[in-house]
Amino acid sequence: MKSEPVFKNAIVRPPTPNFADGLTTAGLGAPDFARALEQHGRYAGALAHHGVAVVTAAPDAAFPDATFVEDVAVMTPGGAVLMRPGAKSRAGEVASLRSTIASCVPIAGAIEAPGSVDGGDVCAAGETFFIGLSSRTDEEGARQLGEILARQGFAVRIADVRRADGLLHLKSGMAWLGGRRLLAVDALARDPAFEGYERVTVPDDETYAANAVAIGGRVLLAGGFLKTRRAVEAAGLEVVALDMSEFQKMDGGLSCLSLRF
Ligand code: CIR
Repeated sequence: MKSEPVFKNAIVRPPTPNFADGLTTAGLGAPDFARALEQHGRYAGALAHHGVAVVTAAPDAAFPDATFVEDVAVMTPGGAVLMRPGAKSRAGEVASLRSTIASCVPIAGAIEAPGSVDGGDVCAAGETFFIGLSSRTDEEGARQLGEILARQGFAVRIADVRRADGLLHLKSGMAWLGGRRLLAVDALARDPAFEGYERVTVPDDETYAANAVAIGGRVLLAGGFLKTRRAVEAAGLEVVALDMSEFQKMDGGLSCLSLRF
């Protein structure tokens, strides 16, 4: 199985004019829609520039958070597993994106009630999947997803994001960099789930930068987080910095904006 973070395809979905009505705890003010669209365009452009075939789903204003497509499914070699998002306002996003997902890969399963999982709590790392328990992902959802992944031959490790103050999702605090190497904030570092992994540290005053997307030896990183950038470069990886300010205002990061496979 893959030990490098390589993916050839991605689904993205541009934000809608009511994007500011989505869920947020960031306290950074309302996002500017035009700027969000522009940042989203650059994000999709960066993926394409690095060899990824990008499928753009039609925006859906019924769900202001729908641009955060990562939360709706988990992509596996066996196909997409549909999530059951933990926030009520986001439940309908699964049906809304289903046909786009199904046009790309088979649907391999779904999380069923009463379990809930947000894709942002699931980190694929080669032969291992990390699943984070959070305010959105519960034990039952993690158990169901764990079973599906184990049937496909993956090792599953459960982390507890609830102990890490201020993190919405698992991947709000960590990213897989390839092999046994992670980018992660201190608050997650001691979780037994990550035992045996080397860590590139994200300093406490730059936690937002932990939500990154690695493609081979490159890392898409939120712009403006210079200490994290230096740490990633010192680890021998090339950084592609992207301005994410408008998505940060809505608690979303780089990984949230695509479903990668
Ligand atoms: C939410 O609270 O659900 C959205 N405003 C942000 C979701 C971010 N998604 C992610 O971290 N995977």
